[in-house]
Amino acid sequence: MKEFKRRLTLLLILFVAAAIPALAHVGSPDVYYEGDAGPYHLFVTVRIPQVVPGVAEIEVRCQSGDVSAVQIVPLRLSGPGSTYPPTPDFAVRSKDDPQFFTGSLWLMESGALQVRITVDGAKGKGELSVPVASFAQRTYPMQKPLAGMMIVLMLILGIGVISIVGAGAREASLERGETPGPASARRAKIAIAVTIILVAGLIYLGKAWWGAEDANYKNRVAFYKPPTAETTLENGNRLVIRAKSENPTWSAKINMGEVIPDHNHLMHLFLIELPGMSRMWHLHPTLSEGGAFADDLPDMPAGHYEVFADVVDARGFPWTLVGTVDLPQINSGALRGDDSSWSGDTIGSRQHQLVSQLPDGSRMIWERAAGPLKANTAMDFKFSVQGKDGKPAQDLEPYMGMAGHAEFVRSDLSVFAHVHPAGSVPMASLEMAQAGLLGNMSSMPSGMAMAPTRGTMPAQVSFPYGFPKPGDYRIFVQVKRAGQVETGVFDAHVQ
Ligand SMILES: [Cu+2]
Repeated sequence: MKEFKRRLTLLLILFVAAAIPALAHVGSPDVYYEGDAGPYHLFVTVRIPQVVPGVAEIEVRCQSGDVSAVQIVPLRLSGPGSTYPPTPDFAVRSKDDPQFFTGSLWLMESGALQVRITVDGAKGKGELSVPVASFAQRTYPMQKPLAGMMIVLMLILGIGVISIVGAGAREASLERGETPGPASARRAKIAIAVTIILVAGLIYLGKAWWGAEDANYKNRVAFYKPPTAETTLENGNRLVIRAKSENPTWSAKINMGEVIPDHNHLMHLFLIELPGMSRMWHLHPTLSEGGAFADDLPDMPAGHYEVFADVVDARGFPWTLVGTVDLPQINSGALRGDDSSWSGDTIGSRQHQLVSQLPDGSRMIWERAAGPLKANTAMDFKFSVQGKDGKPAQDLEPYMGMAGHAEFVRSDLSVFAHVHPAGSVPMASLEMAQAGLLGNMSSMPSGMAMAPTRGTMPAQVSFPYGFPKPGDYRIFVQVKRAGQVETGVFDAHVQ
């Protein structure tokens, strides 16, 4: 019954009219995650439904062959509902690949959720939790034939009710063989008139309910559209960023003053020069009054820049503020702290190049599997760093606590994803998800660089991710070597 109700709700939402083009959270809603559930190393993909409530598809790939069962369950990431998960579902083992499990989960609400995965196998039990940003991306238009059919059904039902009531009033009190007289005919007329008013009233109320649900849903879709990054330049070099949403309830609900730190910073700001993406800055503005963020920009040439600003709200939901800014030449000094930048050639000129020269003569190599890149396919993007001598670099160190950071940007800027070795989940949300696990020490996301000393990290870094749609992309890969952030840049054509 419960399942039926859920399906009915979904069906109703599917029927809600008028499609809104979805930008989605910048265009890359699916979640890719790599980490350990106790003794088992897993690659997890969560395909977010386009509408909420909706069905998320979960794929779990186990690195080892000793897993016997995988259970999955969605729950809230924080607050009430995050501590007592409902009964989990079993994921189904693939017939062709015994290490691959799939399952479907109903996401009943929007917001910061998590999918908890419990693994059973030869080495005992293991658990991990993947943060999932659930949000309605669009509304589907009702199909014309279906709308027509429903109107016809409604008319048949309405006329049927009226005629049954009329016949009942006219003939129910008659004796066998008696014919209806003028009194019963009058009674029937009154009954029919009353029923017509009732049926019309019901249809009116139904329409009002439908309209309210529709407006509510559209409002929610608008709520989860990426907020705009409104920028102003003060004192010649101070960039101030304010979040603004086209949905009026957004700023009332999402408090920029209460965002939580995500790998050491409240905001990760990316400025990408347009149109060629030949320059990129990765900066870290600080929170100033009224929920605004501000940063003293380093030296920059005048130009037109795309703004992507990542924050995570207090509930663990990630937002990317999107905007553009025209900047004059800025002369205010070198990069500071964790800030980094890159400049080079325009997007497309590195197509088919798997080697990116780094400024000091060393190189970054994309260890790409042969064959075309396919959209919506979970992949491991592996990059290795070689010193000038061609040998694996020995001096990699954590950059903001991680082995590496990668940004995947589509040529039309409709996709922007800031990915880590643990995947596309924000590290701040991941910490919330891990905190909710029992014995959470056993569960480790990939690539959390634990080594504070130099020379102990591998010369290779990998990022689990999947391109959300075909097109041309630029990938910025950032690692830190001997105190210096190095950025390798690769262009990719995705089918
Ligand atoms: Cu990062």
